[in-house]
Amino acid sequence: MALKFEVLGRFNRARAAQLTLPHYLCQTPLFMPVGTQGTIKGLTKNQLEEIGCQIILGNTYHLALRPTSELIDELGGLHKFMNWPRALLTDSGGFQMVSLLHLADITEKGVTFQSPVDGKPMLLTPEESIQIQNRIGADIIMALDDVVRTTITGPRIEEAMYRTLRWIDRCIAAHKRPNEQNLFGIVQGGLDPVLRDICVRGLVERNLPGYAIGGLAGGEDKDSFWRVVAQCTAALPEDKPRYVMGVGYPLDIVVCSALGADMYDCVYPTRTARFGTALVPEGVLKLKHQAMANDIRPIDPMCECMVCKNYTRAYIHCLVTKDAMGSQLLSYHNLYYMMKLSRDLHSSIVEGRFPEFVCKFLQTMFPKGD
Ligand code: PRF
Ligand code: ZN
Repeated sequence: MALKFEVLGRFNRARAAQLTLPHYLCQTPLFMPVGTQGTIKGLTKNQLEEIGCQIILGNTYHLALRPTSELIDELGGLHKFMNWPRALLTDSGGFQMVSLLHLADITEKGVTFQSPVDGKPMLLTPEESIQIQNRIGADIIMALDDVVRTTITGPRIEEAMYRTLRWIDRCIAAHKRPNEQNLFGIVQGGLDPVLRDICVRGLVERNLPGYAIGGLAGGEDKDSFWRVVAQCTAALPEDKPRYVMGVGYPLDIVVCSALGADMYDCVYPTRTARFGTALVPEGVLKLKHQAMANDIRPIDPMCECMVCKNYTRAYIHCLVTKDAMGSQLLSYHNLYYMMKLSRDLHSSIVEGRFPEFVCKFLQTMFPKGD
């Protein structure tokens, strides 16, 4: 195992921990911004350090296509390639193929897809996904899983869960760097509590360094989503990190942290920035809106980020969708907001004021109580 997970404080099921990874000592709960081609769109690595980013998520699928994992390996690994001194996590690639390329097809061997480079059919097996991730060299690597939408029902959900369990053994066997990289298993099973239970038990038996809850954030209602997270966190080990994949919205992060989850990733803060939306304690602020044209306040008067200290809503309104700087400034603010939220969750749990923090968060976001 190449990590240490020490719980520093708890409040009911919520926990604040120190997660020691080969490249960084992290504080949880934590949010991981998503980088695709070895970068977070619009931010430099110095800016990411400045806002307190602890782990960047890289996509195996994108990196394997370009610049290729062989080249990254040859150049000394992804940390060196992108000059990122802190922690990295790579996702296994299957989910990206299924969600990005509707052409992907899943069989027992692996995920087959058409190469976006030359259109040739390609196969990503559990063994290959791990081999690629071993070459990339992230602190945390993810097992190849069979992901299906939570909005479908029937035998396909069951098949995907059992296949994910069969594939974890192939991933474990293929993993060549267990002392430098942590392989996390992914709980699947849709919205079915029986399937989720079988999957959690199966993964826990394998004694992995950490566990992810997958297959969520795909359009299911909040009630079902939170119920699955609650069930999985209750069944996962107390002394290992728990990562909810593809989440999310600030509200979901607060709720999942209350349910005992520790790690999150989502494209939302940077994607929504590119559409002109800022994350603020009240919810969202649409910078494209005509009302912003002559508003000389910062995005969030209480925010201490570089953008809020230097620029007005009017200025960002003028840039947004016209100049790359508009979305860069918004991405910076939005990621700062997510990092600040992570730090606030951590410190409020450690200092025994988590309920007060959650109440204030909810009252600010839903002032009318709805
Ligand atoms: N599996 C993997 N990556 C993911 C997910 C998953 O279930 C999700 C949630 N749908 C986001 N990213 N491997
Ligand atoms: Zn700000």
